[in-house]
This record gives sequence, structure tokens and C-alpha cells, in this order.
Amino acid sequence: MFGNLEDRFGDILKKVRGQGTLSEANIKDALREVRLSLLEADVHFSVVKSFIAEVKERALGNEVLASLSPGQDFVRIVADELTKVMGSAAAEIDLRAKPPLKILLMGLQGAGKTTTAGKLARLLKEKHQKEVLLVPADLQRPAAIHQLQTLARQVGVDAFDTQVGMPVSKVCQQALAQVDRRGQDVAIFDTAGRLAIDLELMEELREAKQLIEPTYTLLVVDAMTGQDAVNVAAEFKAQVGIDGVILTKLDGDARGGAALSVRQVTGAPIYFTGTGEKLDGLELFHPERVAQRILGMGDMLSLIEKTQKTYDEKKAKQLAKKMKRDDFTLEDFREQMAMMQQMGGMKDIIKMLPGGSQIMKQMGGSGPDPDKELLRIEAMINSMTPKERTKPDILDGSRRKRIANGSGTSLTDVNAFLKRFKNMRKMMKKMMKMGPGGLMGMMKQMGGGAGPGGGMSLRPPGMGGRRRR
Ligand SMILES: Nc1nc2c(ncn2[C@@H]2O[C@H](COP(=O)(O)OP(=O)(O)OP(=O)(O)O)[C@@H](O)[C@H]2O)c(=O)[nH]1
Ligand SMILES: [Mg+2]
Repeated sequence: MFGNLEDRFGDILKKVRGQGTLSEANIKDALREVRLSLLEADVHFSVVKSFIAEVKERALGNEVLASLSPGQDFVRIVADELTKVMGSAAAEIDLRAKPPLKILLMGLQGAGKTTTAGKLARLLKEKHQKEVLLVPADLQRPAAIHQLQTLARQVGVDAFDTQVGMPVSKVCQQALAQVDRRGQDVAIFDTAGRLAIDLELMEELREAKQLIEPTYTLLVVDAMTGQDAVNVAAEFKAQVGIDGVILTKLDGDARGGAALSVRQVTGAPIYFTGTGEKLDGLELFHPERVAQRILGMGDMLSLIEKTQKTYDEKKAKQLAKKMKRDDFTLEDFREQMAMMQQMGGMKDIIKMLPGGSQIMKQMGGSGPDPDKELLRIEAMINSMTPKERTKPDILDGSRRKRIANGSGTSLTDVNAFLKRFKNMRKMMKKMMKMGPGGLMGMMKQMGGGAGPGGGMSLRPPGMGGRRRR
């Protein structure tokens, strides 16, 4: 998501960042380009207008012009304002409220309501150990009932046994009674969609809402529809009333205009974003992270979270100790690589680093595929004896040749890798001494300067370091 905007902002801000002093003239230039990029990204014009006005006022004030690093400050202001547009803090479902938590999903046809109901059930079950009941309240299409019941089975939660032909009100009443009887924590109601907003749909939803008295009424909108998504949201907000929005299909939306407009236009926060058709594709929406990502500052926080999920604390501590003492071995390195593969592979990780999307572009086509590169390195390490892995210094010419043969690589490959590994070890030691502050600086350097191949293998220790936070 936001691919285009990321590219455009990357270019604009690179220019600004590099300047020692900023003048009104070049701030205005940059702002004009920012404005154009936002419009191109299909951000609602009213949002663009107020955004630019805010940034301009702050950027032309003393805050920037009198500062020592005006370029950086300008970028910070843009990031700040982007975050504000999207709602500042992440909107979260309050799970401490008195159960049962009742979530009513609504939206146009094909927006992704049913899929999202499944994803949400999974998230609440897996991450928060909630007992969930999925309620098919879409009585327009018989297949819709079956679709949700199938999802419930896949996720491993209960589904209400909606019968074809039942009135929606009866489904809701009986489902609520069942939740109470079984003491379940959450009920998620999946409603019918329409091609467009019509009176009948709105009436049906208003009724359902009155009956259910949902804790959260969430509108599911397809981000790919851009400005339309925002208009639909405004309409639902006015006619039925919504507490927030779930933006789906962000995987298919390179522009991101809906995500940037919906909050400001409707006043309704974005609670979650959906990507992909698989059931694990639902995430909390963090405005700050998204803003930083758009500005090429990298989605470091998401990355850290992802890392923490895959990597246990104890191991991270052990590793940090090793890095400090300089006895990080090839065996440790291999373990790190395995972990990265669990996290979805190098490509995913690089994309979240500052400047990551630019790096990926540079590597596109000609450069080595980082994931394949990892496989090759793994093959080399696999061809070493345990002793060689812990003491790489004993690797003389003939051992290296054997490893090249064993791993289907060349002597040059092995030499290059070992050289990088040694450099990396040196750097890790330095990094560990610098502490988190220095680490961020180093990450920035790596993000900006790492070309294909060379810098890549420096990433594993970087990940180990960040985990110490
Ligand atoms: N790429 C992508 N596809 C999605 C996402 N969410 C849903 N889909 C797909 O979009 C299509 C419609 O999804 P549904 O969940 O059936 O949508 P709905 O809103 O329930 O549709 P109706 O019940 O007909 O109103 C399906 O093919 C889903 O797999 C998403 O986040 N990304
Ligand atoms: Mg549906």
C-alpha cells in the first residue's frame, strides 16, 4: 500500500533533507510537490487543503527556519501532520468492557465484510483468547450464511446456525441469547451488502443496530475504491451511525487515498486494515507508523513487533551478550536467518526499513534476490563442520574449496561471504557498545546506503540489536 506516495515523498524529502538551510522559496516548492502527490494518491481535496495549510504554517514559522537542521524538521512536521490526518493514536477495541462485546459489521457489496468477520474472529481468538460467535445476519444470499460458517470452522470458533428465510431481527435476537447462554465473550454480526447505498439497506441496518445495541458498529470499506470509499463512509455515518472503519484490500491499493482521507472527512477512526484473502491479514491501524512508512522513515515499530513475535526474549538476550563479546558464530548467524525466513523473508523485512522501498527498487531485476541470497548462504554454512562454524578463522583455502563444492557455490562466493561475515561481526560489536541511540543511526545509514548484496548480510545482527529494546 501507499507505494506511489512513498516513492514521490521519498524524492521530495530527499531534496529537502539535504539542504543546510531552508528558505521560504524551497519550502514552497516542496509543499507544492507534496500537494500534488497527495492529490495523485486520491486523497480527498479538502484533506489535502487543510493538510498543506497546517504544514505551511508550521514550516514557515521559526520552528523550521531558525532550527539547526531545517530539512529534518520539515520532514518531522510533515510526518506529524500526516499522523494527525489519520487520527493520531491507534483506535483500539476496548476489550475490558463488560462482555459480551458486540461488533456489527456493515458495508457495500463485496467490501469484505464476511472475510473481515473471519479475520476479526481469528485475531480475537488467537491474540486475546476470546470466545467468539460469528453470526451470519446476511439473509440476502443463502450462500453468505454458508460462507461465514465455513470461515468459523477454519478459525475454530462457533457460528450461529442461521436458517435461510429467517428475519434478520430473529437471527440477532437468538444469537444474542445464545451468546449469553454460553457465556461467550464476543459476537460478530455479518450483514448483507448492497451494490449501492439504498433506503432498504439503511433501514435494515438501523433496525439491526437498534436490536443488537452493538459495542462497536464498524463500517467495512474497500480501500481500492478510493474517494468513493470515503463518500460511502460519510453516508453510512450520517444514516446509520458508525463508530469506526475497517479498510480492506490495502494490498491492492497502491495509492492509499482512502486511508488518508476517511478519518478527516467522516470523523470516524480507522480501527483495522485488511490485506489479502488469508485469515491472518488484519492489523491494527497505527497512524504514526503509517505516516513514517509513507515518508520512507520505515515501519520500524511494526518490524520490531514482528520480530518479537517470532523471537523469544531469552534468545535475544543471549545473542546480545554474544555480540558484545565477539563470539557470534556462523551457527548463530544461521539461526538468525531461519528466524528471518519465519518472519516472511528478507523482502518483507527490507520493505519495512527506512528507505526500504527504494532499496527494493534498486535491487529490482538486476540485483540478487535477497531471499535466494540467504538460501545460498545457508547452503554454505550447512557445508561446514560444527568446528568451522564456531571458529571461522580456521577456514583455509582447501576448507573453503570444499565448502564451495558442497554448497554448489564458488570459491569467490565463499570468500566474499566470509569477509562480509567478519566485517559484520566487527560492526556488531561496535553497535552493541553504542547502545540503542547509535543503533538507530547505524540503521539509517544502512537503510540509505546499502546497495545490492554488500550491505544485505549486515541486517541479521541489526535485528538482534533492536530486539534489546
Ligand atoms: N485482496 C484482498 N481481497 C479481499 C480482502 N478482503 C476481502 N477480499 C476478497 O473480496 C471478496 C469479497 O469479500 P467478502 O468478504 O465476501 O465481501 P462481503 O462484503 O462480505 O460481500 P457481500 O456479502 O457480497 O456483500 C472476496 O473474494 C474476498 O476474498 C483484502 O483485504 N484483500
Ligand atoms: Mg458477505
